[in-house]
Amino acid sequence: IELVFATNNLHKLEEVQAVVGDQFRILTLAEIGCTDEIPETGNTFEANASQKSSYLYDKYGYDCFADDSGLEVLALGNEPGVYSARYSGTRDMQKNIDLLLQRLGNQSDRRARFRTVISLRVGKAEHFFEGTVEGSIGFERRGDGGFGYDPLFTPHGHSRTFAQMSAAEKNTISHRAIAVAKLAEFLKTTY
Ligand code: ITT
Repeated sequence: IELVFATNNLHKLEEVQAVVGDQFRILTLAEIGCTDEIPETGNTFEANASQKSSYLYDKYGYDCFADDSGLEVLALGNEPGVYSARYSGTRDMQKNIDLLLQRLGNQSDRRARFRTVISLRVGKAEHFFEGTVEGSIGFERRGDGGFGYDPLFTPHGHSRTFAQMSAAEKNTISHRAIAVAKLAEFLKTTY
């Protein structure tokens, strides 16, 4: 099966490609000539993932999937959540991370989780796959791998942030890897 991945985030694309290997072929938006700004206006990861995959399916007719994801910080009432990509009002991750650290201040409860929801559209059917990883937020950035909030996030049971891990190591434990493994398993047993 061939699926378009409805994302403009190349880090997501790399991570997903590494996890699925050659189990199915992923087409990028560039490969199908789509340069649209895909709307994303929901209040939940589910709603946004669904909005992205439905947009692509309805407009172009491709079987496809979309990833909506973000960081939920317990002491901030699960912010930034669906606003993770634009927490400071811009997509500038330096600013987004600074704002998160500022809002958390010296708070000792630094529990957080990353969540990914994938919406798969095959024909009219839609299926959801979710992945979560629990961890905690550091007092400063550590590491320069990964993307987004990775320099702040240490998964439970580990001492290094996602940004201090190799891509392969992050890909064995991340929220995205968990969701993508479920997607791959579904595709394998269904097609
Ligand atoms: P698309 O909508 O085009 O897929 P996006 O970057 O806008 O790309 P989201 O709306 O799902 O994606 O926002 C997710 C944000 O959450 C992302 O920009 C990061 O800031 C953060 N995020 C998600 N997964 C992450 C990860 O594995 N590591 C670090 N930060 C992550």
